[in-house]
Amino acid sequence: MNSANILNHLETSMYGRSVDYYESVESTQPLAHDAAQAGVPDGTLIVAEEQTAGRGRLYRPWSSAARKGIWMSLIIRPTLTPQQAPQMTLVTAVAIIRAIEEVTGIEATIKWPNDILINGKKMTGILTELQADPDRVKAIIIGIGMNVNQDEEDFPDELQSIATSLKIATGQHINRAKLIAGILRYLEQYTNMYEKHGFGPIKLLWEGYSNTAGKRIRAVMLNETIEGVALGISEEGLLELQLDDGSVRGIYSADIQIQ
Ligand code: BTX
Repeated sequence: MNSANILNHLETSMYGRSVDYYESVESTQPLAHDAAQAGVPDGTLIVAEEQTAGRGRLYRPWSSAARKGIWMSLIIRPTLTPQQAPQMTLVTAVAIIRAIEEVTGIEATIKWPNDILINGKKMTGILTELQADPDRVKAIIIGIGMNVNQDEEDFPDELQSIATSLKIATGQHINRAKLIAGILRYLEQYTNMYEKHGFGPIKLLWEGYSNTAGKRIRAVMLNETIEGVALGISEEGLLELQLDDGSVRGIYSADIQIQ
């Protein structure tokens, strides 16, 4: 894979039109933050064949084997308020699901807020970070880590029972450049939709792909753990949980276990 491969497949007007391609980096996320601060254009993509210190939420490690996955950070500058920015994780999840369906025919599901699963195993993680003034988004950095061509033995031992790849699911080698172009096309389309029409249309799409609606779940947060039945997501992108006393709680961020 290289920048030219990606550009060959690209059908967007902005996203991915400028690509910084690296053989090996610690993490694409800080590079994207620096690039955003330096003023790179909307839709600039930082992509690497390998990350030696890839990270997830709360600085958890993200396994990023060389040439086996998609390790990329996209810098976008949508007209959104800082309060609307976290929902970009959900917008991105829907875009990724659609691109996977188009390129591989596989129907993946979304586990709120930022995991894409196939057969109950984690196949993609999304890390959304923000550069903002109090009232204005300057840039959103969308980190996407997608397991594409790993075989089971390519994952570290501790991930083998919880992680999967598109190759494991389909039995086929998948063209990563084509998949990146598909993700960027859907993401550009859905971000435009979000800017123009608000979260309603995305919420509908998202709920159609979610694997949590109606299920009993445990939400582990930094300070507390609660259990209840997942109702759906709110207009603000919060997960709505009905507790056993009948009350409804909106959750901003948590690790979800399906009971
Ligand atoms: P997360 O915090 O939801 O998930 C992190 C957890 O996922 C880890 O603690 C581990 O259990 C598990 N995990 C680690 N690596 C993998 C893997 N390859 N496949 C499945 N499960 C795994 C998810 O955070 C957000 C990940 C974003 C990664 C992208 S890659 C491009 C960009 N650069 C960067 O450093 N991060 C983002």
